[in-house]
Amino acid sequence: MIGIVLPGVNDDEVNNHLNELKMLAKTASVKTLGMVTQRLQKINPAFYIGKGKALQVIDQAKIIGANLIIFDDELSPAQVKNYHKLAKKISVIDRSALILDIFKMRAKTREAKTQVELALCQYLLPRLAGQWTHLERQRGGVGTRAGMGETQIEIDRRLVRDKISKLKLDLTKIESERKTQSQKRDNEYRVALVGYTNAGKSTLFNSLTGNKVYVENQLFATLDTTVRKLKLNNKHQVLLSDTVGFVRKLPHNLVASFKSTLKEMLESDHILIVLDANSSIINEHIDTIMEVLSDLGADKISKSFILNKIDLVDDELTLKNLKSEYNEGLFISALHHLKLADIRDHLIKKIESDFKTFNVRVTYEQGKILSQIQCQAEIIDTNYGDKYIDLKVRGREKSINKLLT
Ligand SMILES: Nc1nc2c(ncn2[C@@H]2O[C@H](COP(=O)(O)OP(=O)(O)OP(=O)(O)O)[C@@H](O)[C@H]2O)c(=O)[nH]1
Ligand SMILES: [Mg+2]
Repeated sequence: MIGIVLPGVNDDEVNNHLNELKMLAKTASVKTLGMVTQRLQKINPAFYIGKGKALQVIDQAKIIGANLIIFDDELSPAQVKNYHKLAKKISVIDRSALILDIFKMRAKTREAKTQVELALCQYLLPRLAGQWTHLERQRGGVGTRAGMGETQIEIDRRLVRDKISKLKLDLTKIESERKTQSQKRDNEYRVALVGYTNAGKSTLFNSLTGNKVYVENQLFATLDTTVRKLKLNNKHQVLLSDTVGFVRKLPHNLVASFKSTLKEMLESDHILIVLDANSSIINEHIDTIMEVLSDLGADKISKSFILNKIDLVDDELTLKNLKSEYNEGLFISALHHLKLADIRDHLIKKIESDFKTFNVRVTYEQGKILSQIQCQAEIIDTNYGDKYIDLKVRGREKSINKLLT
């Protein structure tokens, strides 16, 4: 595995990133044999690192018996192509390719499979062209049939493009099914658990709802969205969702193709950002999360921080510092069910802060609406007139408007 230390970045950061890359590799069943870092003033367009260093790394890889070299940074199609020539039997890939591979392994549902396949094709398309341009030049050089490479590139590109169109079409269909489900949930208060992979979102989801979604000490255990009703007290309930986690440098087209999975999150009324309090790079995790959220268009949704795995923070000073840094955060342990009531209380406050008081007039024939209002809001005052019933109610604007239209 190769990490690059550019000016302004410190060694610790790069080591943290490489350790995460190691976890990613492990998730993809790849055993890590060694890590190399290089200080660079700037990126070499041909090999990312210097050519001398590249040759040295390939030699070292051969000696220790590695058959794969993984860069923590994204390689351009040209760089991948150059390594293909230089490293021969040893494959050279980047973090994006590794993440795509893991997603492909993990995808279970039809939706996740289609989304990953789409992201893979999009990742492949420019790289495919690079490979063939190179072959074409080689063939031209030794005087084989001119234009053959060109034809082949066109065929391959067309195949991949056709596949991309088909996958997009499939996704549109899956999305429209999801839309119908989602409209049914329109008058409920929706809360989404969002966060870095392995932060404990699914564990928290299970602890709160008594559900059993898949939990594992591995990256990207969850690749789809699960929604469950969560009763907060006898007056309030929310729909809670658990979804796919984020990671540093999540390939852009992967985020884009997972948009329909993340739709539940985008339509939520509130986002709970779950953080691993025991990580030494929480701030970096927050940056990644915020970047992806803003990429997806979730800037306007209200958010709060949950600092999970507090049972693992055994140093008093660290805990004190965390509490002062995230003074509005909720400190919990999802695994040990510590302070989960704080989350419930927090959500109740959130819901009630969205409440407004309305004057509503219904006719005596609209008895059904009356009972529905009773279910969803608090009736403060009732006045029975000759023709109408005038009510003063307190509740969510969205739900009440929906009932009256
Ligand atoms: N010690 C401790 N471990 C926890 C806590 N919450 C979760 N874990 C562990 O952290 C690991 C990851 O938990 P998950 O719930 O799968 O994490 P996730 O955020 O859903 O991860 P992805 O689905 O991969 O994005 C598991 O091994 C959990 O047992 C906690 O409060 N304390
Ligand atoms: Mg999960």
